[in-house]
Amino acid sequence: MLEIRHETEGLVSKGVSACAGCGLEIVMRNVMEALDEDVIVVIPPGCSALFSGFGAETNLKIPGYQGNLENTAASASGIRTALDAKGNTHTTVLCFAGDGATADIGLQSVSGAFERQDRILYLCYDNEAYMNTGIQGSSSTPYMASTTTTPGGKKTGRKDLGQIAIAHNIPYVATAAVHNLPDLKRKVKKARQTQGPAFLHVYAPCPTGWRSAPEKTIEISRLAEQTGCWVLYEYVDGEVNVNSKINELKPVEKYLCLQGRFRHLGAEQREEFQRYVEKSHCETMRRLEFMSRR
Ligand SMILES: Cc1ncc(C[n+]2csc(CCOP(=O)(O)OP(=O)(O)O)c2C)c(N)n1
Ligand code: SF4
Ligand SMILES: [Mg+2]
Repeated sequence: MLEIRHETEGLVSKGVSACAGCGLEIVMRNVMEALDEDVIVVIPPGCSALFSGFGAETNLKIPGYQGNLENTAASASGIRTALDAKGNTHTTVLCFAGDGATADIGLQSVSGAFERQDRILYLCYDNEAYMNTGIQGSSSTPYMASTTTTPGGKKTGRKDLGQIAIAHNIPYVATAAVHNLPDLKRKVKKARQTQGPAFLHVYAPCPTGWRSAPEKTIEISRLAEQTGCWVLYEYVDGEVNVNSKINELKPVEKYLCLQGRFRHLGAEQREEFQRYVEKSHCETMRRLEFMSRR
């Protein structure tokens, strides 16, 4: 039977002005389903600011604060400290930030909060570029992807945010993706219980920036895992569990041809991309294996 959900249900209102097929919207809705109203959210500028709203209007039915690109984690640390000073240890302080806000412009503030072991839940939805301001490349844009600042394809690979977070010796780090929502929700709930900083890095395709069809968002995300472009894992108190159980990686061609941001690649470059993905997947798995032996 069809379930009818009313506007008043849930913590995110309907009618958000995200593009059709937006991965970030799927992440936000499912994260909020995994949480409850005992949350304060900090959202920096970026497409996720569509949810904190405009002027006096908001799409989220929880208290929120829109900070700057530089200081999402620092703002959250301040809120956590104030709550703790009032004896409130139950409210979750959630950062919901893009890759530009996390890997580039706000990295110092993320690093500071992690180094201080501040109890915040930091989620980075990764659409692999500065989408809100016109698809500029970020340090999370993958190798060879075309953006408005890398029109011929990015010449370098991406920063490994998970490894950067793990290097801060925080208790919980996990990756997730929009094609596996039960896994995302489980990780959000676990991250929330963590007695210290928790970092979630979530793969969030962006049809507008990736030049992909809106209805292919989930398929692209699934292919990212199956081809080795994205690995699902969890790092809990020094133990790593790889959630991606892939016996043999699929060729990247299907993944590439669904996205216009790779359209400029000729046959030789596609082969180079394939070799690059296999090599970096292998290195990621080796690093994760090393981490779990520590
Ligand atoms: C210090 C600073 N530089 C630039 C901007 C302009 N700006 C606003 S949103 C945004 C894009 C943020 O990208 P990301 O964090 O990846 O989020 P997305 O838009 O992709 O969702 C930029 C560059 C800003 N607000 N502050
Ligand atoms: S530009 Fe991309 S991330 Fe931003 S709202 Fe549109 S689809 Fe979502
Ligand atoms: Mg982005």
